[in-house]
Amino acid sequence: MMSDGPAAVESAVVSARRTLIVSHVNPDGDAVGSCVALARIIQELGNDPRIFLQSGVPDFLSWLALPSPLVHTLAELGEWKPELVLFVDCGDMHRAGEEISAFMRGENARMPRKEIVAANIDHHASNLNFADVNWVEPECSATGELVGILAEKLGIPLAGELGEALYLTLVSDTGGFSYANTSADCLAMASRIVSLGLDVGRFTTKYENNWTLARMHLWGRLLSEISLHEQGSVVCSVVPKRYLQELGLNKDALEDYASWLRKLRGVRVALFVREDGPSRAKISLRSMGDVNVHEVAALFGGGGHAGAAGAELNLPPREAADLVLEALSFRAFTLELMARPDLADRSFRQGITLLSLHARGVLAALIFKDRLFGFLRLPFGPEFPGDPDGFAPALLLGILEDFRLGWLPREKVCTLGGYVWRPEELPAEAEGFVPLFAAGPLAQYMHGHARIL
Ligand SMILES: [Mn+2]
Repeated sequence: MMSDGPAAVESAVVSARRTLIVSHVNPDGDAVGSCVALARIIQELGNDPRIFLQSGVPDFLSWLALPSPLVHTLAELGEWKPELVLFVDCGDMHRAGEEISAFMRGENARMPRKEIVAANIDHHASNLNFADVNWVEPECSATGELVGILAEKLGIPLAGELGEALYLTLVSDTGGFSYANTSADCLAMASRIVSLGLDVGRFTTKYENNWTLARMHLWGRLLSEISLHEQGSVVCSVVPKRYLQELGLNKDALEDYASWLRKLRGVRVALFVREDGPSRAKISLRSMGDVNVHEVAALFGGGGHAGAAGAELNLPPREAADLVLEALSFRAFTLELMARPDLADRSFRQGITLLSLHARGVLAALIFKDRLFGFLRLPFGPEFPGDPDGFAPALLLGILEDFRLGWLPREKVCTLGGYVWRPEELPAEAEGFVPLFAAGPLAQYMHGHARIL
């Protein structure tokens, strides 16, 4: 019988002779550092690990010494077959890439799922305990902090290259011990690593002071083009693909850029949009944890933490930026309205549909018990006769009804130039998300059809 928690993961790690350590695609310092540290721990125990990173080690971490072979595909393992597949820093198994997901679904003939134990060490609040054995602590600053705890429980000192890999995980996920997730426990672990010999100056030289001139130029160009929104509380930066191409850079050159944007005075949320292809954009959101950007990323099917989250959208980058900015502004507006006791009470009792009508169009949200269950954006324009000049509340009400009931096809919304998100069924107690409330400068157009706020 499998169980969860640190002791269960420890016994899985100790008893497996061959462990495949797996982390997410486009790995950050926490992911790679945790893999390296675990490989060293497992070698200390006298066993034989491998590291699987589908997209390899990024350039900015190429200085890190790998203690065991690194593979990008399961075929590269050859005759070596794992007894344990150990996920680190993966909020869900899909983050590890398609091949590992297929293994987890039992679709890899070479690695039969039922003969192999899967374990999961992570600190993402969204982690669904997807493995056989799970150790998930959202309060932890970095997955590497959990790996350090494991090493110490096994009596392995956080010294040498193990200490360095763990120090990397802590520095990476706390922004050099500066974000809100920097805890006393995390600093105490860093202190133990330094007292066992880590040279912080040399570490920083390897990890941070290694910029190319092209990367400096890219950041200079991007920083000269940032825009401010929401009375200066939101900063936005858009990176067209050609900026990277023109300087011969890849996306590694943008590592930490989103976090860096928060340095601007008065900014509470940084939004960074990277063009990944025609009509494909990757968004990154950063805050100091006081604005939960994970909620905003989740609107677009993404994930992350309160202070750092991301998502991918099938839109050109400028349009993606506009949409997320609108969602940020709508979220602020929604929170403001939800502070009203009468609205909060309604939202808890039966769920409500909240509308914001402004010169550019309509935003609608389905809210139940302070949670968003849907988000709809329709622009006013020639396609949509909700144009203020010939405003048609009846038409809008029809669309909202379909949205509320989950019958509004995404394609239809796209032809109107809008965006819809309704990821799950509404809870039965929500009683259908009535009544309607309207606010915003053009709320009067809904007079007689919704309560005007
Ligand atoms: Mn992490």
